Amino acid sequence: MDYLRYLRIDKLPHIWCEGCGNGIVLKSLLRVIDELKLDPDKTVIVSGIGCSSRTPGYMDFNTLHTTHGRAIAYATGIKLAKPELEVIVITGDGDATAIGGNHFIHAARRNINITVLIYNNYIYGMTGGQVSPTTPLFKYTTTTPYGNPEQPFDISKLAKAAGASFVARTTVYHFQKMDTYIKKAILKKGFSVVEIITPCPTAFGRKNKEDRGIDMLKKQREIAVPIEKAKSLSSDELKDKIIIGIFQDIEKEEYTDLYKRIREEIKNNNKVRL
Ligand SMILES: Cc1ncc(C[n+]2csc(CCOP(=O)(O)OP(=O)(O)O)c2C)c(N)n1
Ligand code: SF4
Repeated sequence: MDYLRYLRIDKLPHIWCEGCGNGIVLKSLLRVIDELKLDPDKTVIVSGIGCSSRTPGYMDFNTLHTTHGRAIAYATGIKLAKPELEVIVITGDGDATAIGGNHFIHAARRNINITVLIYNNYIYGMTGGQVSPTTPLFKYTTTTPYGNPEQPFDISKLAKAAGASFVARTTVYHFQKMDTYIKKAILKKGFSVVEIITPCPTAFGRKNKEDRGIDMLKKQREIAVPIEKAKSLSSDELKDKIIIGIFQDIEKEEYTDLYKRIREEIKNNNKVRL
């Protein structure tokens, strides 16, 4: 496949460190866009702030680099104004679940038809490695020099509980699964989340004695457990493992459709009966 066709060549070289997983996600998304034949003029890629959120800057689509934590809020506005557009959000664990946590859960609750790819590297990468809501317990970061004392969020569980139509998790090592899940998420009518575990050797790895991207990838291969297998394992056996797979795939009314229905009812009958 010709990736360059979809890239803004003049924006290269990219800013990502050697061993960072962000480029693996970019290529996966481009493969899916190519396979689905999405029209770049009708596809909007929105991001917040962070290393992950730099992704759309390299993509030759309608892109919007917004403020930290607000990508989903901007994307919601775009989708409501023009529901015919394909809206994809790219965000980091800090961007989506710390400062942007409220936008995330409420978009899931509304079930608006956007696809959110969350690059989960367990850390604030761009700002030098502060703790994030997904940093595992006792791991070291620049702001938790004695180990993280806080229990982490499970992003996929959170998305499912908040009402997302489609929720899946993969690692960048499992790139074929990543292609499949991103494709399903885009095709799903409703709020879709793909949580992607990706290595940040610079900010997370160095502090936790995993400073090579390749070693972090090998570890992903070792500790990933498919959801089907995980069902037969005990919580002890699942300790320090990453469960990958599809956690939620359901049908329910989508928000922009419901909104359209309300507008039409008001226009035609001057009252609403949903
Ligand atoms: C309102 C606001 N607060 C803080 C920042 C500084 N800031 C920029 S990126 C970032 C963290 C990014 O972490 P994450 O979303 O996990 O993305 P990553 O860089 O790891 O991909 C922070 C705190 C900001 N730009 N705006
Ligand atoms: S700091 Fe981490 S997330 Fe940011 S580019 Fe470097 S490796 Fe990637």
